[in-house]
Amino acid sequence: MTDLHPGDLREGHGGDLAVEVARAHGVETMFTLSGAHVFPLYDGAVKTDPPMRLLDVRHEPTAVFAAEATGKLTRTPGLAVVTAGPGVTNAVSPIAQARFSGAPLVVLGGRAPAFRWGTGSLQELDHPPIVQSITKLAGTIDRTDEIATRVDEAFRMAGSPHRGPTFLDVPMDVLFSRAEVTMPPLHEQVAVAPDADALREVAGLLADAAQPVLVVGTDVWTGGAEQAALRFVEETGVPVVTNGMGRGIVPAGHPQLVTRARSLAFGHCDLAVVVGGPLDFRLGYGAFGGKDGAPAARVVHLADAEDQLAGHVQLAGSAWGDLSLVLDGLAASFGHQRRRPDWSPWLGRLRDKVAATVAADSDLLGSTADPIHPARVYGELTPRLAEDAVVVGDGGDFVSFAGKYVEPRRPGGWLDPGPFGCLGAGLGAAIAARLARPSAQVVLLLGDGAAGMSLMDVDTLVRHRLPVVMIVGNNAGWGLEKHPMRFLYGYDVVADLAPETGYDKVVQALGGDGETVRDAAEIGPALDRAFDSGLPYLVNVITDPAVAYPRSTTGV
Ligand SMILES: Cc1ncc(C[n+]2csc(CCOP(=O)(O)OP(=O)(O)O)c2C)c(N)n1
Ligand SMILES: [Mg+2]
Repeated sequence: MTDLHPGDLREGHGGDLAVEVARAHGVETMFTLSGAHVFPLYDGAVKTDPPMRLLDVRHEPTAVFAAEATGKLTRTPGLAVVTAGPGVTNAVSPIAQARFSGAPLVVLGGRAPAFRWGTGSLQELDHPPIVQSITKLAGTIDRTDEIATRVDEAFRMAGSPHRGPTFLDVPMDVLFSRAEVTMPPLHEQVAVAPDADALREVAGLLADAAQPVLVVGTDVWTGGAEQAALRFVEETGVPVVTNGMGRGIVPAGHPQLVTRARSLAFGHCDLAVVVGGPLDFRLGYGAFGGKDGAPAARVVHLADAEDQLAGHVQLAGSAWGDLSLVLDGLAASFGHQRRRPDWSPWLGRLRDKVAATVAADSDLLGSTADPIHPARVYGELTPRLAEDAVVVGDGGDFVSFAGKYVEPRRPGGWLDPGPFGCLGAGLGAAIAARLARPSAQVVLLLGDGAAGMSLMDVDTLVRHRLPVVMIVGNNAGWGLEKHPMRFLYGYDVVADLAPETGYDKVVQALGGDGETVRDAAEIGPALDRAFDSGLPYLVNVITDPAVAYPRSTTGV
């Protein structure tokens, strides 16, 4: 099948039809691990013109994490194809992660043949009930001539607010059969306008506030509202904290970016306006103000869909809809307010706090401690990052340090697992970042524990010639669990890993390169060699197991 367009009549097997629809939705890569149940999807990918890239991995979670990260980075649904039974069950954690992150993702699963259902074929499992609770759509396609419309629906649902994962499986006999169908027309996504009165109310609250803070979350980026958000920030002069993939929307160094004074901003604000993210543990469950005797703050929630508005917080105002329309509408409404508050003393206080925090960082970032303090890795890494770098985090404390010290200069430059917090997403996310940003630096930060979950997929980086700089913070243990357990019980168990494991040697064995670093002064030169190598390259930094990240929230 070549040069097919939506609306045309098509003849093909189920794989041809599904691939054609995926292409019409902007999919460039199918992330997968082989299984006969899904062969027609590969055949469709190979024979479409131009062929769809097949990115085959060593463990299904990597394929689905890669598709999830593709959704996060490109804001077009990522596509993962997994075989029946264990292929689908291996996809469950990444699907759940996409659900928690509002990431557009379509997973197509194989399925035992319908004509034998109930008689005990290999891998005969009814998948949709398993993924029902973590998807926007979960179903089985029963007829070949319905594949195109059902797959089209899966892409449209995954890619429209509030975004998330969808899942369809196709019985083998249905997928291998042929049909002639009319390809579904392309639907332009309609931007839903927010309620104008609701925005006016919020604008009034903002005009009444003496100490407001705006929190910019993941959905602002995923919904393509990053420019509207920056316009809003600059037109209103409001101080901003960024969160999740909202990071980078207000770039590092911006005078209104006060993420580094977050606890002062959240504890002493009188109004918190949270846009594009849940009021979850990362935001104190939506309780703002109240610190050092300050009164509780009013809270406004702005979301991309009505069902995303917090139900567990008494909201002073709220609005939902396309987030660019929400933010532009709110800026316009604020501009019409008669009161023009002076937030400069408040912003000045926050900026002083940011400056003090940044100054206090310099000791740790330049630490010459032996064993190496993990912060020193970021003291060396951040000056080496280009503006368009993509930094991926997969780990516990080591990545928490990165979250503190690596402030992206562009949106879409920081990828972490989000509120689902699933270790093991790293290699998949790095693969996706390399494909989505072919000329950018891609840096994958791995805890040594997390590294064990996906490092075999360095083989995938090597086979597909995808250079990535990996840095392992090797503290010989599951640090983020070890230290809290010691704190609670005075001892710890099941939290140690072998000391000084040569993760760099694993990468060498798989066809990449790397080195182990024990001396803080050697981190910088090792990173330079890594960036210059043009290979998957792992810098295995032996860090101090006694250093715990100073955590203020546990998430429970
Ligand atoms: C799939 C999964 N299993 C377990 C956990 C619980 N967990 C959270 S952080 C962490 C420790 C991570 O250790 P490591 O990657 O070495 O990073 P470190 O904290 O040592 O820097 C664990 C086990 C999790 N978040 N996800
Ligand atoms: Mg560790």
